[in-house]
Amino acid sequence: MIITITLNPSLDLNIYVDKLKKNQNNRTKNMKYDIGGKATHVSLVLSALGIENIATGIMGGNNGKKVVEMMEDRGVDCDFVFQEGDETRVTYIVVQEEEEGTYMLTEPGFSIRPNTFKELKQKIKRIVHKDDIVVISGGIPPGINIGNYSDLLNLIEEIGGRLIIDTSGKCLAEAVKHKPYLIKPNEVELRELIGYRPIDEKECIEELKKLNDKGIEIVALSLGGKGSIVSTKERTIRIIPPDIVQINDTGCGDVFLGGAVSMLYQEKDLEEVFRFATAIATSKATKKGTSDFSLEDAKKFMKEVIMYDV
Ligand code: TA6
Repeated sequence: MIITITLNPSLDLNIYVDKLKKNQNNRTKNMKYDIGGKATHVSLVLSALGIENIATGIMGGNNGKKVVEMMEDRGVDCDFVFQEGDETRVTYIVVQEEEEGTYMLTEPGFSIRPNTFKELKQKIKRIVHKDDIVVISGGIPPGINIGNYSDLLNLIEEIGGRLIIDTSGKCLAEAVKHKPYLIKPNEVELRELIGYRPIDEKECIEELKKLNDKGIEIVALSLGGKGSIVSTKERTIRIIPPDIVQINDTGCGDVFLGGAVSMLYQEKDLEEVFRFATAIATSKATKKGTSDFSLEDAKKFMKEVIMYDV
């Protein structure tokens, strides 16, 4: 079984404009609510592939209900803790139709009460079993500190779950101490983790290898539209995605992780895992929404992904 945990989910509002103009009235062309990313998107990919999984985390109010409804409409088995009296946050994403690139404005999220976090841990004790894959993506909301986050990781380890973590800052530094099976930092998150800016890809790779030596089986460094570098103790692979016209890159990293988890779960080899992950993330980038992707497009893109050992 695969369990995905999003501690600070979001209801995304995609706002479409021709081109954002400063100090002017920007008339919107369309707006669309969507499922905010992080581990929620991992569940969407798994469910689209018919791979059983449970999506959990902490939601609130009508916004939370809206996200859960959209996820359940796409076949995800949701089991979120709802905190009474609070609303899941909204992320505003301005999508320009006349040029590539989006602008994202995120709210912090409501403060988690101790009882709510306790309820989540009790739920995790019930639904996670030995050898389950547990994907935790995103940051921690107000009210949850690094000690709480570490307790959560310890709880999953005590049960015998296999951790896959996509996060940043202090959470990533904490996560590394728990030797997760896979982490997926981007370049900024890697720089924060190691405390300096590698001068080139060679130095980058040396740092990824150090993380492998610390016991992290797979380190997937996301380079955004430039692809990724995947490092294990045995291999380092540079991955170049197909050339596309990017419509909305929001959620690409989360869908990439969903693609990788789905292939790891099926025990595919490293190349196939990240060929599919890259292909489905590429598909995501060509779609208008935050959570849209096409398995059919991904199948086509698979052939165009370039991979080589470095
Ligand atoms: O990764 C994409 C995404 O999850 C968007 O869907 C939007 O919800 C945003 O990131 C939230 O980012 P944050 O870092 O605030 O959790």
